[in-house]
Amino acid sequence: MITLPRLYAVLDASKFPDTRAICVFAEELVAGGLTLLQYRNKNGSAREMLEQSRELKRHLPNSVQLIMNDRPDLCLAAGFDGVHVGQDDLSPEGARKVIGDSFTLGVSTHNPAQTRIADKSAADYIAIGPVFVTPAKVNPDPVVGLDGVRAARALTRKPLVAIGGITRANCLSVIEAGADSVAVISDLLLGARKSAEEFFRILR
Ligand code: TZP
Ligand code: MG
Repeated sequence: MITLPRLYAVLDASKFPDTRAICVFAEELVAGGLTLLQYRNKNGSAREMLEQSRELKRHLPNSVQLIMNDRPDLCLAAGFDGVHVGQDDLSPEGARKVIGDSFTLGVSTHNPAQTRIADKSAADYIAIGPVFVTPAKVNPDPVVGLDGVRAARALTRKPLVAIGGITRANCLSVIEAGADSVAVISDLLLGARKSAEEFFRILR
């Protein structure tokens, strides 16, 4: 069973003007204590995703675990440590066939039926969300709230990541509801290092 750090940063490429800004942001997060980072790019071509993710990997210490959103093939091509699939991507079993057993595999779920299936799947960890209203996802699933986190916790012993609208102000309630880790886009964007440090201080 893998162990997740309390904070899981999701780096959304659409929030940055260029690759350099992505790398600077990621380095600031790492200076703030971050050890687990997902690269997410919903608009870029596969070629752009590979170029940016290779740059990220080149800039960050090997101690940082890098997770590719959506694409097991690009995870391997970029030399990342794992992949995160959603309900419309390759299944966890399909993704596992591509990446093999030694890589980390996460799967997003949005309701109890999906969490039950994910619990029996090849995934190493399960994400549940959106917990709160999120500004960062197009067409999000319905908000699950803290009750949704509690329900997911009751359905799996796999490491549980909560995502969606999580901030320094509400993250403790999410961990107390049973999540092992919080995944965050927006509340890291302004002052990455300070924000990451504050998440870790609150969730220590
Ligand atoms: N999946 C569910 S909510 C979400 C994703 C990718 C966006 C999370 O971003 P934020 O800004 O932390 O709410
Ligand atoms: Mg996806």
